[in-house]
Amino acid sequence: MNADILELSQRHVTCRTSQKKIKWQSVSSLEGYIATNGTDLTSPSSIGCSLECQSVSTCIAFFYTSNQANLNCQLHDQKFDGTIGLINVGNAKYYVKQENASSSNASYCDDLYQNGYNVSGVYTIQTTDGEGLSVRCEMSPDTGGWIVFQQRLNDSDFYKTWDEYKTGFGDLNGNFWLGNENLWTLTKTGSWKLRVELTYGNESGYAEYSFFSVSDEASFYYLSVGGYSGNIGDSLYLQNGYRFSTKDRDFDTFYVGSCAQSFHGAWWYSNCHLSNLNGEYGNNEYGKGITWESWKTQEVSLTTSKMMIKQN
Ligand SMILES: [Ca+2]
Repeated sequence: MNADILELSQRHVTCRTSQKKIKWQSVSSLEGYIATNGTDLTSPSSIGCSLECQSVSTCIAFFYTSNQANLNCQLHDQKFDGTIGLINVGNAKYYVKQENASSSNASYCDDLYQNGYNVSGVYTIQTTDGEGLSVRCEMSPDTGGWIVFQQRLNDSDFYKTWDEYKTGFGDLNGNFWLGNENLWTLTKTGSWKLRVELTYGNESGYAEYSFFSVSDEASFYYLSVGGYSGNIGDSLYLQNGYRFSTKDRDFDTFYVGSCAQSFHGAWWYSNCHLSNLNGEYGNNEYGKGITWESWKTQEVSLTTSKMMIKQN
């Protein structure tokens, strides 16, 4: 299955009825295809087609095709799941109903994994806010279904500002931080666990935590983490309960200086750190590199780092 097939665009059509607001989200990568088993209608616009779908209680998705020969509105009682027979009709758009936000409508990497998607890559998930969010899903056979929020694969600049860490930066197929605001949005509901995977040369190790969450910006994205298991030791406990700090926003408890500046990173620094996974790539000076003290000490900058979350 091509990971791109679930890529949702941010575009949507919003319709309002007397009772509720319904948001339609288009699945742009399915443009040019149409499912074969829907109910066909003729509608002059995608808005009209969405209203047709709204009027049918079982309709949860529709294809709308507009070209000179064809104004086709096709209603569906199930979401496209990649197994329906498809014919290429050109210029079709597929819309999925996004009902009012509730936890039951959220879909995360694990839902995709449980439904047979086993290729790691970029997917669009639905948060409990009802918004589509592009994330990297780790789908490896034994530990699939994780939302990756930090990845260091090679030399990359992570000495970034508060606002950059807030919104996220980088390339979901390379080095990136998903963004503290996204971490808060994801972890504010439900119960989440954290998995940290590190490598040094050919060695690899992991740490898993049975609970993980990040607070909102008003409380400086403080970290709640615990319930360690793994084979590299727990180098996060000293950061538990502390606020996020960056080179330009110092919320640590090191009162005579900035941990972020001293250790060239951005982290939940206390009176600094036992781990510094957003540190400087390749820097083996004490505490400044990508470090995990209980595994390779503070004087070894690790080769790769990956941090990811999954709902319990
Ligand atoms: Ca300080």
